[in-house]
Amino acid sequence: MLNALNTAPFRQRIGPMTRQLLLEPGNFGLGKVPANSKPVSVKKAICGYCATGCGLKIHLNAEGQAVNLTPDPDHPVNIGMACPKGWEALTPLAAHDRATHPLLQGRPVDWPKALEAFCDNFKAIQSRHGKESVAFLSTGQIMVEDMAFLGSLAKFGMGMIHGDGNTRQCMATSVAAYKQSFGFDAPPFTYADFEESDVLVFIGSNPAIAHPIMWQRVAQNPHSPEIIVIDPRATETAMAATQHLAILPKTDLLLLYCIAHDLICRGCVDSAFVEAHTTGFNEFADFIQDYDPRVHLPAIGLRRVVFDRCVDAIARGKRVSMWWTMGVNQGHQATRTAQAIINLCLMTGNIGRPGTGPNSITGQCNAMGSRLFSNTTNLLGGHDFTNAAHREKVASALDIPADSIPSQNSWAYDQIIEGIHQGKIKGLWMIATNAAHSWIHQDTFAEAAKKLEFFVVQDMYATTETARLANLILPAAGWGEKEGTFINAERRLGVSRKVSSAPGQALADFSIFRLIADAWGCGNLFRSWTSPEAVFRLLKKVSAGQPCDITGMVGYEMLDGHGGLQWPFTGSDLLELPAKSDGQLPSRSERRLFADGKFFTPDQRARFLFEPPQNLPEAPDEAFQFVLLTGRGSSAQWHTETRTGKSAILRKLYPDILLVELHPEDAARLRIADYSQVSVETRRGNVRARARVTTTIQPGQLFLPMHHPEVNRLTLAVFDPHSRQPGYKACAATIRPT
Ligand SMILES: Nc1nc2c(c(=O)[nH]1)N[C@H]1C(S)=C(S)[C@@H](COP(=O)(O)OP(=O)(O)OC[C@H]3O[C@@H](n4cnc5c(=O)[nH]c(N)nc54)[C@H](O)[C@@H]3O)O[C@H]1N2
Ligand SMILES: Nc1nc2c(c(=O)[nH]1)N[C@H]1C(S)=C(S)[C@@H](COP(=O)(O)OP(=O)(O)OC[C@H]3O[C@@H](n4cnc5c(=O)[nH]c(N)nc54)[C@H](O)[C@@H]3O)O[C@H]1N2
Ligand code: SF4
Ligand SMILES: [Mo]
Repeated sequence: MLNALNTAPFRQRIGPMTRQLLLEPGNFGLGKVPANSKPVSVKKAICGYCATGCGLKIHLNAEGQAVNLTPDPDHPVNIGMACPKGWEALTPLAAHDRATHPLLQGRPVDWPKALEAFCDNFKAIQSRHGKESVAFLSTGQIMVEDMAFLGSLAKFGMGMIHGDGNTRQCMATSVAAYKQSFGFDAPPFTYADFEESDVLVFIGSNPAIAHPIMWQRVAQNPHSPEIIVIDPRATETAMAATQHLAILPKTDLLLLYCIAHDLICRGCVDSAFVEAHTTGFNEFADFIQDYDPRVHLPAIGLRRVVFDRCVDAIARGKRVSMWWTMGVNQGHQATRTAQAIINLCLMTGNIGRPGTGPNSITGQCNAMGSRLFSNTTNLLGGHDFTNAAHREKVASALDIPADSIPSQNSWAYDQIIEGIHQGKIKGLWMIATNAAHSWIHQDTFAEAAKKLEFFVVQDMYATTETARLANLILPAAGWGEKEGTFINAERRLGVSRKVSSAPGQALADFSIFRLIADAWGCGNLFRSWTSPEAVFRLLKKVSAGQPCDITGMVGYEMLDGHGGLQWPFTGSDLLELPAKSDGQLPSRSERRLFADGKFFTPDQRARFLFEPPQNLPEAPDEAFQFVLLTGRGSSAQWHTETRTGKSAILRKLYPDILLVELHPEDAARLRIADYSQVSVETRRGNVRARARVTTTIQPGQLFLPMHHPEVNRLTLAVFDPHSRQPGYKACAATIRPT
């Protein structure tokens, strides 16, 4: 390997900085790890799974290699707690199927050869079919600095136009909803709100499973809060709540309008707030006249007493917070549903105060970083590709020519895949996402992948469903093997450190981007992008004056010292920051947005936005009588299980067979016994499973966990028109014994 790096042609293509980076001990496993497991020091890291962003203390041996970990008691987010995935975070790093060499058409090659194949193939495609014929799809799970490098390299260096992330599958709805309503993608809350509310409403959200440590924060609420869960299923969260509204799938919009109707009738509108800080309330109130609960409750599937109890609690509440996740974001009218939640908070003045807010809970560890700094749906730092002044500003902060920044927006994820089908996209680079498992109606992705002329997958593992379709696999270091920042769900930037060497020739994503920049011939554009922290400093400059301004964050050490810091954080915030030596948890610096009632729209007012509810795109019928729901199965499983599936401990915490939840009435009617073999079928395909006969699911509905590789063969490719987020949560299905 080292010889290959020192060949003359390769030396010409890479700069001295890159060469040094490739030769650094510890990369390529040059720093061999002795079997010394005695911990002698500690480094801190932010967990690399969910967006809670728990702080972990990694215990290192004398060689600086991770031996084990404990949750950080001083971290303001988790205060010494972690869920099973966090405790087991180091295990997947040692998995036998780690990608340890670049693989070209299945054969191990060295990095110079891999880089040559990458550049030659993508350049050839671009010269034949235009620059925009190569695209990238990335993630919410690599560092902020990695994402910024990737998005900038692809768009400013390689001339790509189209690039999106798996955050489209996840957070696009929240982004669209906040942008339209508040003028910027700005989740307003801080985790202290979990503890300060007297009424918490969870809509399409199952934090007991998906965000267990956020749920612990709810459990610490000292105000005996009313906890209301709106979910078709009796989830673990619903069972622990004080109220469960088991609505019919995708009737949230109708329900939220009925709640607004009732609150207006009861005179619960905070007129002073509405008049001073919003626009569109009168039109909204007119619109809402049509949503009398007496008319609509049957369609929602709720009894009047259940509905009334919920509205009573919201009307009585002094500090009402509303939290939503994928049950809302993944739907055919997702953006308007999120905005129906926002509308409720605006009209009752439940925003900007402790314990309030229309709060979207983020999914992946760095989904917020992807939303702001990935250069996909918006230009770095929440800027606009189509705005010349924004392009000038970003170009000057990065010291690059403004005309290297594209002036047009990217296609969304589904449009990129459609573009492949239509022959407009011929080359694809996929980083840290496993679309062949997770994409809606996944067969469309697998078919598209076959049409590509060159497909590159950059992943920790060579065995993922997607990697198996690739022409070239670039072996990536994982969480713990590299350094950079994550932004969690409450807008907190925290540093994650390198605590372990990547195996074989695997490299940090950042280093891979560095190599590609040089090999492609655009390394000079990125000459100051020498380390993650150097990029962090550039991003600070880019963020200046934006709602997500982070100019006051000095550097990584400062973030470490305060348990991370929330955006916005300017120079004046820096002056007000309490010293970390005051003996208290650093959480004293917690802050929420909109305390002054000023929003990021041109007139500083929030908007009421609404649209009539529409029927399910694929309603149950004679042939497919059920609504199929999908989502997270257990707190020990992560998505496509490339990581969590490698832990023997985590595997013990969930069933080793695919279980489909089915109501006892349906089971009796169809003569399906508990744990018997069944086939679940939709118009797109069928999947074998065992029946789990349970009352947690309603009659006429089925639930499958998304972690099983075949579940997305069944889902229906529908998209919210505003966010283009896929509606994974509802399609028509049938079930029969086999
Ligand atoms: N253990 C674990 N934790 C995770 C993840 C993981 O894979 N495993 N993934 C992370 C990521 S990226 C994300 S995005 C989050 C997701 O976190 P959540 O959104 O909380 O998880 P889901 O199970 O996808 O969906 C939540 C609920 O939506 C309900 N639902 C389905 N249809 C509807 C509907 O029409 N209306 C309403 N109101 N509810 C509906 C489902 O029954 C489900 O209980 O979790 C994060 N945390
Ligand atoms: N049916 C159904 N489908 C769904 C959902 C649902 O609710 N129902 N939810 C959707 C949602 S919200 C999400 S977020 C998506 C998630 O879908 P994916 O993003 O496809 O799922 P992951 O398994 O997290 O894939 C991450 C990939 O990155 C790799 N990886 C991990 N760390 C690194 C790293 O540091 N560098 C590199 N290069 N690679 C790395 C992992 O090995 C893995 O292959 O699934 C979506 N799909
Ligand atoms: S709750 Fe999320 S961030 Fe915390 S340990 Fe579990 S997976 Fe990691
Ligand atoms: Mo997600």
